Amino acid sequence: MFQQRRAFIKLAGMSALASFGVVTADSSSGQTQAAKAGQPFTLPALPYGYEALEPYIDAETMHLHHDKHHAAYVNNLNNAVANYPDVAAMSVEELVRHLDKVPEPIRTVVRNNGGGHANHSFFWQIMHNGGSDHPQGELARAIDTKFGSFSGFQDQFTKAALSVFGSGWTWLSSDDKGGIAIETTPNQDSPWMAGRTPLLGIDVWEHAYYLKYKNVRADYVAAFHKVISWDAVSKRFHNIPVQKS
Ligand code: MN3
Repeated sequence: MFQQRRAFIKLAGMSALASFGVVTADSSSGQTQAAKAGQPFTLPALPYGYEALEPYIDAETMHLHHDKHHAAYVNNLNNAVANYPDVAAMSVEELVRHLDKVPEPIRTVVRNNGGGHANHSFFWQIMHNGGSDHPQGELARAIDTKFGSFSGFQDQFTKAALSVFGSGWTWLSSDDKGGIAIETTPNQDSPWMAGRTPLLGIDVWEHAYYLKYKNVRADYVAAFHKVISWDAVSKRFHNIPVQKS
């Protein structure tokens, strides 16, 4: 199952353990690297095989994207926090939600690389090949209300993804009242940094699609729609604690 909240709790737990030099290897959460002293952040394994999203997203892209790009964000983040034990003890979600708590000398590198780690950890979880191809339950109703229909949402999400100039992301996010919106962010910024919670996100950096789709981002975005795990996305919305005002 795809439960990012649980994954983040595990990451937080591993960070705490790592600060005491405890090496852990939790196969149930798919950790490929044991947490080690000085390396509080770890690259999570993909929740499926590298070829699982074929033919929409190819295995070679998945290898590069996960094993090289995501790994680099994790390594850079670990290097950045090496002399900041208070920051190293935070979960990556806490980091991106509370960049104001990160000391100024490392804030930009944490924003970029902590953002990259959080975004990619999230991204792997909201894709798969199979399962429901449309939103469920409360999210289905919220999408119909906000966008008129599911296809209305798909059109607007695609337009937003094609509108991102250069490297960035497009998201469906929720605020703490359960209000949903499509938004775009540059670089590795995310809705978390603006106090919202991502439900769905597409990485539109060229490294996410260039091997298979070359410069044709539109084909990649169309393919991405085929691998969205709407079960996982709907569950994220369902699990947001809505604050009644
Ligand atoms: Mn990427």
